[in-house]
Amino acid sequence: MKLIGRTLSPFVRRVAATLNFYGLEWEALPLSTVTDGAEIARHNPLGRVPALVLADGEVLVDSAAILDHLDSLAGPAALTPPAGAERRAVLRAVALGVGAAEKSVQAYYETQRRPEALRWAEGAEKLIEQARGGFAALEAMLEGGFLCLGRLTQADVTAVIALDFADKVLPALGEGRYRRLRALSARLNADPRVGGTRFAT
Ligand SMILES: N[C@@H](CCC(=O)N[C@@H](CS)C(=O)NCC(=O)O)C(=O)O
Repeated sequence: MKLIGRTLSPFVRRVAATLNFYGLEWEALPLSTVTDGAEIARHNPLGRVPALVLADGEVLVDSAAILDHLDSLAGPAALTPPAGAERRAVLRAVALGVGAAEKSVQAYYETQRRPEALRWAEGAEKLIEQARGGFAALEAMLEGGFLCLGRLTQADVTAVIALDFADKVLPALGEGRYRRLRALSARLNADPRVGGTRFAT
């Protein structure tokens, strides 16, 4: 399998870490949305990452759809339970992590990637507050060692990767906040299956 996109993207990175957890063979194609748009669009008409090219050439797009497929390959080892209350609990926490990642990405674009004259400070502040809301909700859930079910799930992987992204591109967003999430992040990142997916530069 080929994973398209750089692991700076929290969506690409959660797929990379999940591939590692499931022990699946994969290759990185670290294309940048900034400089490799045309090549990315050959795989995903939306021009977005991640995309996952399967062995037979089928291409999956969107991290949630990709994880759905990987979970089906992982069977009982899947990081998201297959049904019922456990699945709902994990998906709710995953949605908070994905939402915090989305708002962090948008805040990063609003504060740094958009031409300076077009930046909207008030809009950026709202995005930052929304991301903080997601992270704070996850922080409040972290009483034991993991977010859900007393064991590692996709909620932990997604939350930690979302916070790593925010810390990298917009440190002020999470500065001095989310002590328990940071402890979880330290534990997960000590595992090369997660830590090894960190974006290098
Ligand atoms: N819902 C998508 C979001 C993917 C996404 O927003 N990717 C960003 C990188 S973090 C991207 O490719 N942006 C380029 C663009 O949309 O032009 C997923 O979970 O895969």
